[in-house]
Amino acid sequence: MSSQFQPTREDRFTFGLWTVGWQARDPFGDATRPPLDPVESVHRLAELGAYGVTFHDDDLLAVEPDRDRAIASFRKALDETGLVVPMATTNLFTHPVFKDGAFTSNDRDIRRYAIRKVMRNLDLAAELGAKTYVFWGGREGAESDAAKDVRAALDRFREAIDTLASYVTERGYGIRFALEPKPNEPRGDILLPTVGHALAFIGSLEHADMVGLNPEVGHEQMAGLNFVHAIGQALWHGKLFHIDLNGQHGNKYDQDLVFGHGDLKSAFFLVDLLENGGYDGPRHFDYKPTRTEDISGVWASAEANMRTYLILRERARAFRADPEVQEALAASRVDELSVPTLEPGESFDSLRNEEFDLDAAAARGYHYERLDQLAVEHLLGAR
Ligand code: GLT
Ligand code: MN
Ligand code: MN
Repeated sequence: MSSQFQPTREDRFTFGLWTVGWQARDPFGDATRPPLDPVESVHRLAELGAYGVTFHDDDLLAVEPDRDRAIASFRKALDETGLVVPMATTNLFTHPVFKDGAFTSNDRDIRRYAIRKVMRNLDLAAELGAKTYVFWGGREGAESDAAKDVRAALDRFREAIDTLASYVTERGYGIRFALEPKPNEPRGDILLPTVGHALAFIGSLEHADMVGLNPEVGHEQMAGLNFVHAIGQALWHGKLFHIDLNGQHGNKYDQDLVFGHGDLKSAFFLVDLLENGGYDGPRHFDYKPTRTEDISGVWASAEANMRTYLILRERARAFRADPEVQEALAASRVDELSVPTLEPGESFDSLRNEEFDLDAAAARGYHYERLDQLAVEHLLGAR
């Protein structure tokens, strides 16, 4: 394989321990792979060129049920490999106690337990140097509209996030929160289903400045939404704190494919945006090696995520550097959108009285088809 696409620590690729460690149990079938020791994952990912790993509290207990011993051996593996932990999260979805949600369960005792579980793992996240803490509310939702008072649920969701933000501030952990939207699965409908819903929710928080987003490629695409647009808007709000990269083929169950193995063209424009749009966080893969794979296929898939990202990065650079693309962008007047529509201090009268050739303006073409084809040809390596 060409060394041009060999990942290095500077690329800042990170993986959830739950990704390579997924045993491939699905609603219709048992696990097809044995449990994977997090210590082995850390070593293998380091060899492949990753920069860091991320985890849920429960992920560390995959093969060692004693929490303190599990943490000690995980720390040792981090020290030996130099891998870092930029992000951590809490499992608020596997245990049956969370069947009606965690922060928004109708059961108050369970809501209090959920907040305690997060506090405990925030202490560990801070000890390991994590700077981002992800909240994926997969069980925060309902199947019946009679069962959940959405306004009360959002009150409780806000209460939990604000309480935990105060906790982090009081302890001086310097951690920021990143909410991860998803429209459905495992709940019939999940609260904060899209990037847009989550942004509106963040605006209502007492500690809004500490809270941003961890959007996942497939979660927007499951709802038929444009992920590149979602990331554009998150960046525009200054809220892209973290990102989950993976692949998805349109509106169906959450596939969690390898990055680029779903909508490849969208992945190309996503890498272009991440590289040029001012995002400087880790490139985090949240995928599931398909159920057909044995352990060698797991490591091949881990490698594939990083390699595909690097190839797309090289393709995006070639696209931007191509003089014909620059000329096509100019012909499409892409830059003109950055020019404010009104002159500074312009009066309403000057705007209202401007001469305008309606027919000429309506007749002008935008030449987007040519631009799109140039992108496709760069993506295909034909240019
Ligand atoms: C779970 C989910 C992911 C989230 C993880 C973080 S948990 O695997 O499917 O999308 O990012 O909580
Ligand atoms: Mn997913
Ligand atoms: Mn995710």
